[in-house]
Amino acid sequence: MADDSASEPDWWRTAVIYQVYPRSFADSDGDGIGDLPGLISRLDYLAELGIDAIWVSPFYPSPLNDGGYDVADYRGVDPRLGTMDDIRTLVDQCHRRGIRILMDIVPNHSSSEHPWFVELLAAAPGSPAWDRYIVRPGRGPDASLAPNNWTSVFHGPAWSPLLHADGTSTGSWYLHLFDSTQPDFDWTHPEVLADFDATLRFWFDLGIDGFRIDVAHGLAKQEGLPDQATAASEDGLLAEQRTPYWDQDGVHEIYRRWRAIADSYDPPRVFCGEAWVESEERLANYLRPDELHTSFNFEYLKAGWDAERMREVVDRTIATHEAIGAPPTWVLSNHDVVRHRTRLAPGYQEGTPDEVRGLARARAATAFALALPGSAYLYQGEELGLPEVDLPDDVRQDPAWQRSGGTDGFRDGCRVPIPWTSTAPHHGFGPTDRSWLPQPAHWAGLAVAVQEADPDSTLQRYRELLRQRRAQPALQSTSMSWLPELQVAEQALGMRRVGLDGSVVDVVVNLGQQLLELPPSLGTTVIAASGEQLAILDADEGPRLVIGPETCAWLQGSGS
Ligand code: TEU
Repeated sequence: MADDSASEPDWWRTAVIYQVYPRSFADSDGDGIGDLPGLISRLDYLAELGIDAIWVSPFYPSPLNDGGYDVADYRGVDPRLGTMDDIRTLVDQCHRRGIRILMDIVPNHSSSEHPWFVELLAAAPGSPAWDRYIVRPGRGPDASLAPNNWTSVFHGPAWSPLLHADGTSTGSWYLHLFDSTQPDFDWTHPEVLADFDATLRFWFDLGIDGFRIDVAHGLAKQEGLPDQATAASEDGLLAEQRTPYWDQDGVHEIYRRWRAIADSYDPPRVFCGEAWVESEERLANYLRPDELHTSFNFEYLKAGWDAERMREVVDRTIATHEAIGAPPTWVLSNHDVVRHRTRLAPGYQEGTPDEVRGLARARAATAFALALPGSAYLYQGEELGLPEVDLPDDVRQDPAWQRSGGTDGFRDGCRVPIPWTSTAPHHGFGPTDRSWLPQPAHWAGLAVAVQEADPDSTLQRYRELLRQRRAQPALQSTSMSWLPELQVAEQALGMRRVGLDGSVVDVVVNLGQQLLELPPSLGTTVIAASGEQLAILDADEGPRLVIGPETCAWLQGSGS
């Protein structure tokens, strides 16, 4: 398929975007780390899956202290993952298949191995090289206390002391909202702004279609870097005060600047923000017409398996996005959260997830999300129904695991390499027996090759859902209304989508454990479903569709 991006400038409004975590996708050279040639070799698989775009997590040169979200060079490729020629080939091969490609940009912080931070460490205290990062004098008589009480997302203080080459204190500290090897940039510094402009242009010139923006809510810090309110704060401001390093209004100026750069390209390039903010209303600020095109909507991910909450989140999401003309987005899994097959399973909270029901729920939740208006994100391996892996502690690499003393930072469990075949070594992940994280033996049964041969596999379900999503004008429209015949109280959700051509698709999900009999008015023509538990019952008033427990079905409707 030829590149048609020029003819579809609004492709991102309805796109299904597949997240590739490159270290875990496919390893071409046998070093145990997935790489760009591995990804290129699997593009036919992604084309057949039926996605519109891929978002590739970072492959920049990096010490990999945070899986590549610690970038040492924003305009290069880590030699373990490939070369600049590989990225050119990747872009070309994606576009030949009609797949767009988004990269991941990490603007809140760099790696401590970035040349600017290396320069800072070698420079005399107070040199201009100190100004590109957030450096402040310590508190206390000997500056031995951090400049404020901010804590790192990865646990412990968000500040580390800056030391002289001989290990003695400079009296100053640097800020890192994440690992101590991820110093935060000072976004009030013009060189930081200019350098990121250059990075955007560098990759846009190379032909990529856009960026996912890491920690999009973190770049601007509250002026004066005040202490954050804590439960112990005397003034009790906790509820009212916005955390002084998240979602500060200053971030919006940066995105307006970036949008102007993206819009100067033909076709315009696009952005998706990773912004964890306190409400849908705050999220909408990022999606104003001169800022980001889309943003992840984590409220849906957090809604769980609960008809009432799902309905509420869908309503709120659609209303806030409609008000500013931005498409809603839906996501259930990514490289930071427990895979939704495990997270949605009964018993997950108690540590005993029922993975069989977890899979049924995960497939149903995905089928429902893929039928909602807007754009959707899939995370590699969810189309195989991969569960979260409970890894042995000695292989864990998540920096938050170390920093929390083993009480948090379990993100490696969703980053285990993909099983391509049922055979050793490593189920086709790579040509050798090396793999940076081990796969469970039972993943042989979940391998791509096995699921391709099984018409009822999770993979085949995803393919069918994505094929219908493209084929049905009703699923490409923005219209959506709830079906009054289906009641939250009965653990059921039903929505009607109507296409510009008047065609109708009704989508029903049975969240309960009983059979759900649909009224005859909804018809019985199933065009895709999350599972096989569907039957037609002949009743006096006409045939009725019966939907099994924890199952979602898409029906060709006749309208009303
Ligand atoms: O995540 C940002 C973020 O806020 C996460 O810390 C999230 O809350 C957490 O991972 C949940 O456990 C991004 C990346 O997606 C993540 O992989 C990086 O570690 C992080 O930024 C730092 O760059």
